[in-house]
Amino acid sequence: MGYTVAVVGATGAVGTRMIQQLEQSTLPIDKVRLLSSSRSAGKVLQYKGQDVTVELTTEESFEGVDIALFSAGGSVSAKFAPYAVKAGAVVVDNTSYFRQNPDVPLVVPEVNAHALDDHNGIIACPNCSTIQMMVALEPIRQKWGLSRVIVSTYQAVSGAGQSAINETLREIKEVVNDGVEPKDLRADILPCGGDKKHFPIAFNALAQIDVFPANEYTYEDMKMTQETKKIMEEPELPVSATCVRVPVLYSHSESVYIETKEVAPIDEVKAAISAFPGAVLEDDVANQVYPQAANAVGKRETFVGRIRKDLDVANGIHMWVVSDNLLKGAAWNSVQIAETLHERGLVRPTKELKFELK
Ligand code: NAP
Ligand code: 12T
Repeated sequence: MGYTVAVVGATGAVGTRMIQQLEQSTLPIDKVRLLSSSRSAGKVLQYKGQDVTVELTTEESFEGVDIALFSAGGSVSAKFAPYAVKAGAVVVDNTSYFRQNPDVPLVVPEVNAHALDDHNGIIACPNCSTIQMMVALEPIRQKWGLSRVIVSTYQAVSGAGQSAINETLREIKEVVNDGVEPKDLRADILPCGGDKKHFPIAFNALAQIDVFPANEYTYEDMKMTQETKKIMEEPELPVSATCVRVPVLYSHSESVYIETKEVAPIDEVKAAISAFPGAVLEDDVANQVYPQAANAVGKRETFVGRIRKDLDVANGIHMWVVSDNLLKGAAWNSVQIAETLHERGLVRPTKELKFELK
C-alpha cells in the first residue's frame, strides 16, 4: 500500500514543482490530493498523465492523508498544518511559520537528516537561500569548522511567487517594447507583496527581500542567520546576510565569505565539496567554468565555484553558490525530506498534538 500525498498550494510556483518532483520521486504514492484557495478550486491539473481536480483547503481536507506538503504561505500553514497532523499526516512545511519552533525539525537532508528522528508531525523546509548555502558549507564545517559566515545573495524573482514572475516579465516588455525608463515603471508586488511601497525590478537590483521587522536587517536576511544556526546546531556561529533581488527568473546565486576554525587548503576544500551529496563543483577559471543561474534551472543540485582564499585573511575563503530556488530551495528539498522520512520509517501519525488548532 502506497501513500496518499496532499499538496497545499498546488497551483503556485512552488506547488507546481512539488507535483513534478513527486512524479519523479521514489516514494510509493497511491494518490495525490491537490489543494488551493477558492480561486483555483475546481481547476484540473495533471499528475502522471491523469487529471486531478484541485480542491479547496479546509480543516477536513486531510482525512486519509499520510504526507502533506504545504506551500501556500505562512498563514495557511499556521491554520491548516495542525489539522493535518491531527488527522494523522506528517507535514513538510515550506513556509517560515514553524521554522524556529523548538518542536519542529528544520531539515536539509544532506546536512541534518538525524533531526527528523523525533519529529512531532511537522517538519520545516528552510528558506531557499539558506538551503543552498548549507549544501556548500556543511562539507567545509565538518572538516575545518566555521567561525564566521558573511553572505550576499542575488535572488530570483520566482521566490516571491508566480505573480512576481509575471510582474517582472511585464516590466521588461514595457522597457524593451515601449521605451519606458526603468525608474518610471509601475510596480505592484516587489520587493515584497506585504510591504507599503513597491519598486520596479526590471533592469534594477533591490536590497530588500521580505519585510523589515525589528532591526536593520530584513526578515529574509534574518532567516539566513537564524536558520543556519539551527540546522548546523551552532547557536554561536556569527552569520550575517544581505539578501538582494535581481531580475533573474529562476535560480538564486550567492557570494559567500567564510572563516574556518582551522586553515583549510583550497584544493582540499574543493575535494570536500565534490564528495558531498547534492553539491557539484564547477570551478575551473582558466576555462571560465563557474556556476551560472541559467545553467542551474531544473537541476536538483547546488553548484559551487570561484572558491578562493581571501587575499589577507589566512582562514578566509570566498565562493559562489548557485541553485534552483524552486527545486533544492523548495520543492525538491521538501520531497527529499518526505523520501527520507519514508526510508527511516518515520511516516506515521503523531501521538501528542503539540500545535494549536486555530
Ligand atoms: P504563489 O505562486 O503565489 O502560489 C501560492 C499558492 O498558495 C497557490 O497555490 C494558492 O492557491 C495557494 N493559496 C493562497 N492562499 C491560500 C489559502 N488561503 N488556502 C489555500 N491555498 C492558498 O507562491 P509560491 O511561490 O508558490 O509560494 C508559496 C509559499 O511557499 C510562500 O508564501 C512561502 O511561504 C513558501 N515558499 C518557500 C520557499 C522556500 O524558501 N522554502 C520559497 C518560495 C516560497 P490559488 O491558486 O487558489 O491562489
Ligand atoms: N519572501 O520561505 O520572496 O520564507 O523570495 C522564501 C522566498 C519567503 C520563505 C522570497 C520569501 C520565503 C521569499
